[in-house]
Amino acid sequence: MVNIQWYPGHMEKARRDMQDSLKAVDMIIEVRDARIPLASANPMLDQMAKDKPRLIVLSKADLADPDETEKWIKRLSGDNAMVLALDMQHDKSARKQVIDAAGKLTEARRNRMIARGIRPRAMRAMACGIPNSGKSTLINRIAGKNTAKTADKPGVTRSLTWIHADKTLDLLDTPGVLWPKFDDQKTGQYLAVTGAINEDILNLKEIAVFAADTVRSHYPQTLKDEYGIEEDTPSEKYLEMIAQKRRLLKENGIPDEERAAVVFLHELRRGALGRITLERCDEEAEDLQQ
Ligand SMILES: Nc1nc2c(ncn2[C@@H]2O[C@H](COP(=O)(O)OP(=O)(O)O)[C@@H](O)[C@H]2O)c(=O)[nH]1
Ligand SMILES: [Mg+2]
Repeated sequence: MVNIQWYPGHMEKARRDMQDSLKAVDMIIEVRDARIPLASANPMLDQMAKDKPRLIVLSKADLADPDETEKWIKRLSGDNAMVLALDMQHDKSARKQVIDAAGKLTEARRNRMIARGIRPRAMRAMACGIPNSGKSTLINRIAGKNTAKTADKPGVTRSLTWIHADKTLDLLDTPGVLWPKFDDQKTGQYLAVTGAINEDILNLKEIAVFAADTVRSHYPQTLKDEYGIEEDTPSEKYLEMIAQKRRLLKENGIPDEERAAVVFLHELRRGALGRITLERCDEEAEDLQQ
């Protein structure tokens, strides 16, 4: 259904660039969307950065259901992984939370340096994630106002630009972009709903109906209150009802389902329907953890 054009050559280059950059960092900061914590993950990262400490930032937490986010934090945390859920646009403590977590994740590494008689340097991190996950927002947040870009680091082969976040943490200023896993239809649909995939290649009406179905199954009252959609309303009726409710009519008075799809997705994405998590922790199999 979701027919996404992607270019193996382009992706292979992105993968190689990422692999190169990974050699230069002590840890990675993986940005995912709190509304779809698995669908917005990057399948290649696990192989490429298996042994690096990882901070998973669930971005857009302000748009996600806090109860679900709690579950996801527990589920995704691990020995070598910490999880933070952040509203990166408004959370004043976002920068400190990330720097503190990075400090904890790299503590062992720093201690090893000290044990070997090396004065510990700032740890190096790279923000990675799929397009639109919030990497640039995070980097801007952490970089703060008065941070200067530092010169290339010794021992780093490629010419990389670093942002000196604070005395304990340097950030690679080029975010690592990799693509999500498209081979699973549900993943593609979730990504389309949140706006992570370019809209002109999608059938918006289908995406909107999928989104409404998902919202209804977890937040039935929301669709009832907003659009009068009941729990037994057939899905073929959704867009017509949304069009009626929002007065989206064509000249002849017929409900404009195309516009209803656009309006509905817009309302959902900007949080007008409340805080909604699309991908549910309890519904995803254990072995999906990544
Ligand atoms: N509501 C909300 N929006 C966010 C948050 N973080 C990023 N965004 C928005 O998500 C979009 C993509 O962010 P961006 O940093 O450009 O993603 P990138 O493509 O990974 O660099 C932008 O419109 C941001 O304003 C967040 O925590 N909450
Ligand atoms: Mg960006």
